[in-house]
This record gives sequence, structure tokens and C-alpha cells, in this order.
Amino acid sequence: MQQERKGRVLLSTTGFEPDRWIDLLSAERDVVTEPAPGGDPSIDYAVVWHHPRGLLAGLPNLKAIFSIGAGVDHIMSDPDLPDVPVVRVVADNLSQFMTEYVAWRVLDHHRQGVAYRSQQARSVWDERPQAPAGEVAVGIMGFGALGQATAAALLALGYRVRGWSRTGREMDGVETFAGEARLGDFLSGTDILVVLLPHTPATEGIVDYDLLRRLRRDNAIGGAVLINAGRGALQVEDDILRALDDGTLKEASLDVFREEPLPAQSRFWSHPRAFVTPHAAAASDAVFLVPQMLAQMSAYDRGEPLWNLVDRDAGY
Ligand code: NDP
Ligand code: OXD
Repeated sequence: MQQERKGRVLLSTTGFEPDRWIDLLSAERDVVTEPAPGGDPSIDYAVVWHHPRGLLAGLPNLKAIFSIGAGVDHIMSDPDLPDVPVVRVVADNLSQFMTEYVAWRVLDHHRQGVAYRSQQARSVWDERPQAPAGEVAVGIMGFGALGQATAAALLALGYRVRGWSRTGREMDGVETFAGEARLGDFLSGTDILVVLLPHTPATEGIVDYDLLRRLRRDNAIGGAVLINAGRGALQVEDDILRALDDGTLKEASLDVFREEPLPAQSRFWSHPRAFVTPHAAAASDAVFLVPQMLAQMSAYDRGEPLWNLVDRDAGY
């Protein structure tokens, strides 16, 4: 029996070496990294990370766009985005990576990593008061796939966990809050704020001085802490520095920044109470993600629905 021709996959990435992705996608599909000029009819699917703006607009047979990451702001910001389904990453290994990052940062702030590293540098032996996890409230802003996976691990460690989302997602053992109207209540009972929101027009710059000021500072860990592993565009960076300087924030861990790589002159690099990682909280791994993408392409070719679809109106 003659097999139906599979269309080609366009892989368009910026900022990392795509060889592994090409190898793995090539197991089932022909892969190109640039479309032929003049609207390439051979391309069925695009797999992208920060593709050049307008690149996808001229592809007449494009069926769907696959994001290499959980976040799709790099796709939705294309003003010439074709009207085809956009699929994002939801994967156990990504959730596991994010859970590890958040648990690591929460534990470090809670168990006074900043203070003990400073003491070690000065050969100071001074045991500090210790707060039980059950007295520390971790508030997760953005309570979706990654937020909920992270919440499960924090609950297991004994923390009090709160979750804030747009539509109100429930989870056993977690106090949940929905929408703008409940943001104040969510913040005022949160000691450690974990930001796992997508970047959309509604969340742009949401982490500003006014928001940080509403966190609970009079608490078991001696101040409010910010952890942002969502997107840099969620934060107003001068406001975070101001909050760190004037004590509104005790400490911060930031994995994402407005400009990446973080410029050498940024004060975050040298701030004694800021912990910086290079957008490394949860890396997309081709070995785990490509099989899921290929399975989706085959299913869609058979007329079955795609899953993990982006809601274009909500922008995530
Ligand atoms: P999801 O889409 O599963 O969850 C997003 C959550 O944010 C949902 O709970 C959603 O609410 C909530 N939300 C969105 N808009 C608003 C709003 N305006 N007000 C209140 N809540 C809102 O995404 P994931 O959990 O998979 O990923 C979250 C983000 O993490 C990604 O978009 C990406 O930016 C970032 N990320 C960062 C990585 C890193 O290495 N630093 C790696 C992977 C992802 P609702 O539940 O009501 O829809
Ligand atoms: C993602 C990311 O969105 O790596 O997956 O930031």
C-alpha cells in the first residue's frame, strides 16, 4: 500500500543549537530550517522558538505551530501570525525541572541561604532561629501546569500553599484565589511569592512595587521574598531593586529578565540579596518533547484533535 506523503517540518529557532531537534524530528519527517522563497507549499508544521517575525505568514499549507517551550509569548507576539492552531509544551519532565527549581529556591530562602553564605565568607559560626515550613506561606501566581506541579512538591515539604489564577483553579490542600478581585487577599497572606505566569498583555509588568508592597513582611522568615521563573516582562526591574534596597523585599531569586542575557551592568548581578540564574529553571529537552510533537502531527493528519492548544484570546 502506498503511504501518504508527510509534509515537511519547518524548525525555526533563535538562541540555541537546534541539531538535536533536527535529528529527532527527522526520524519521522523531513525537516528544513528555512522555507523556500515565495511561500513554501511543502511545509505542514512549524516548530519554533523565537522565529523571525512574519516567517510563518507566507506558508500556504501550514497546519499548526508547535512551541518549543511552555510559554508562547515568543509566538503570539508575531504580528503576522497565521490563523492556525498553536500547541504549547506540557510535559512531565518540564514540570519536574520547574518543581526542582522552585523547591530549591523556596528552601534556600526559607532556610536562610543568603545569611549563612555571608557568615561562611566571614568565618562566622552563628546558629539562626529556624521557622517550621508550616509557618511559611508560599503563594504561586499562575496556577497552571507548572504552578500546580510545584504546589504538590511544596505541600509535601510542609509549606502552606496558595494559588492565584485567572479563572480559579482548585487543588486539595491549597487556598486558591481567582482574578484581580482576589489578588490583594492572595498577596497579603503570602510570604514567598512564586511567579509562574505567562507573559500576555494582561500580565505585562504585573510584578511592580505596588504589588510587592502588598506581600506579608511581618512573618516567620523575617520578610517577603520574590521568586520569578515565569517571564522577565512580568516584572518591573527597577521596582524590584527598589524593594530589595528599602526592605520591602528581603530577598529575590530571578530566573528571567526583560533583557536576556542579563546585561553585565545590571545591579542584579552584584546585589547581595538577589540570586540570578540564566533562564535555566526548566529547559525544554528535545528527547522528551519531540516524540510528543510527532505524535500530535500524526494524529492531526489522521483527523484527530490537537492537545495543549493555546487560547488565542487569552494569549497563553
Ligand atoms: P499554564 O498555561 O498551564 O498556566 C498559566 C497560569 O497562569 C494559569 O493558572 C492561568 O490562569 C494563569 N494566568 C494567566 N493569565 C493570568 C492573568 N491575567 N491573571 C491571573 N492568572 C493568569 O502555563 P504553565 O504553567 O505551563 O507555564 C507558565 C509559564 O512559565 C510559561 O508561560 C512560561 O512563561 C514560564 N516558563 C518558564 C520557564 C523557565 O525556564 N523559566 C520554563 C517553562 C515555562 P487559569 O488557570 O485561570 O487559566
Ligand atoms: C519555556 C521556557 O517557556 O523555557 O518553556 O521559558
